[in-house]
Amino acid sequence: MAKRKLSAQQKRRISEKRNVKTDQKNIESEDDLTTGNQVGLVITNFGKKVLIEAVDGTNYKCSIRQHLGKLTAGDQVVWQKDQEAFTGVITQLQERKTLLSRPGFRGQFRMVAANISLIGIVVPILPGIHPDMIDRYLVAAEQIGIPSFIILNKVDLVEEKEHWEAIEEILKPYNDLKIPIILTSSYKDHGLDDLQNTLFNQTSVFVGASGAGKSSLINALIPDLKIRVGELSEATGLGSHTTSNSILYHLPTGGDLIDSPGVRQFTPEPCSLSELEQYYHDFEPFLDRCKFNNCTHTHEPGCEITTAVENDLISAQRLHSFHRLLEEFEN
Ligand SMILES: Nc1nc2c(ncn2[C@@H]2O[C@H](COP(=O)(O)OP(=O)(O)O)[C@@H](O)[C@H]2O)c(=O)[nH]1
Ligand SMILES: [Mg+2]
Ligand SMILES: [Zn+2]
Repeated sequence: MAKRKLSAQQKRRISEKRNVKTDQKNIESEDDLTTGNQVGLVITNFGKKVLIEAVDGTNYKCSIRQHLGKLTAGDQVVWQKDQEAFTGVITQLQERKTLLSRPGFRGQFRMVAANISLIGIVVPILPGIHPDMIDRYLVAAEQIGIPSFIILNKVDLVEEKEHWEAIEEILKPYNDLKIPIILTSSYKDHGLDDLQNTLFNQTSVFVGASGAGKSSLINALIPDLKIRVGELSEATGLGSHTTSNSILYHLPTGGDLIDSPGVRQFTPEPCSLSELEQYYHDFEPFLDRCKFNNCTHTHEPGCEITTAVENDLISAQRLHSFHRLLEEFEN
């Protein structure tokens, strides 16, 4: 099969990203700032406005200069105060070190979080683990070039030994890949210390299906969170916030954690067959051995990947998820 060409939609998405990039500036020091300008951190995006945190920790509701495009939690900006209390205008976007986005409506991409250094994939043990979802976020983390780990959540729901054996079987490929897996329950206060240690001094984002327990975990990690949110809405007059957009929180132990809205299905940035192969590290030992160098590992003779699956050296589920992603990229 030929190396995949980008669809019109993919090209549009990439060019949209490039446009966003051209307006990003790099502020090296406070001296680069002209009078009245200060740096700030985007806490959340409310659509037309964003909530930012000033250097002194105060929150301001800001409008955005049009050429900057959309902003997301974790963005570093330059902004100016308005006459009115707790409001301002964002004038510059500092260059993003990393950006996690997902496809939205009509080929537009939606930003999930910026400047993140770690992705926590929250997977509830019930109603069931979806390894496809895990694989998709692993690919996204690889594309961004940051580490990821799995948070196996709601472990309070499963006690029977047989269930655990089945769960371990599903998670075996990730254990083999040395992807850290932390077992948690915010109900039972289980695994929170481990989680806290992993998140220490990182800018992390929690991703996963809606209902996975992301927000509950964040509440458990930040004891006074509810009070803080209350204060925010009082200061800004924004009222209570729905989680349709990502929100950045500071961890009391150090580091930032971004809560993202749940998605039904996540799709990483479309990429070519050969790129996708690189992101599946369990394929690595076999990749160069397929008879055809553009082997899709489906029906081709002399395919070492399918042979590895037959010999239990690669999980069949992993190869399935690989194929489903490729298929989706083609559409
Ligand atoms: N059994 C159990 N349920 C939980 C746990 N954490 C959250 N939940 C429940 O799961 C549902 C979704 O939680 P939420 O934190 O809103 O998930 P989010 O959509 O990922 O943010 C809620 O009904 C929670 O009460 C847990 O550790 N154990
Ligand atoms: Mg939530
Ligand atoms: Zn092959």
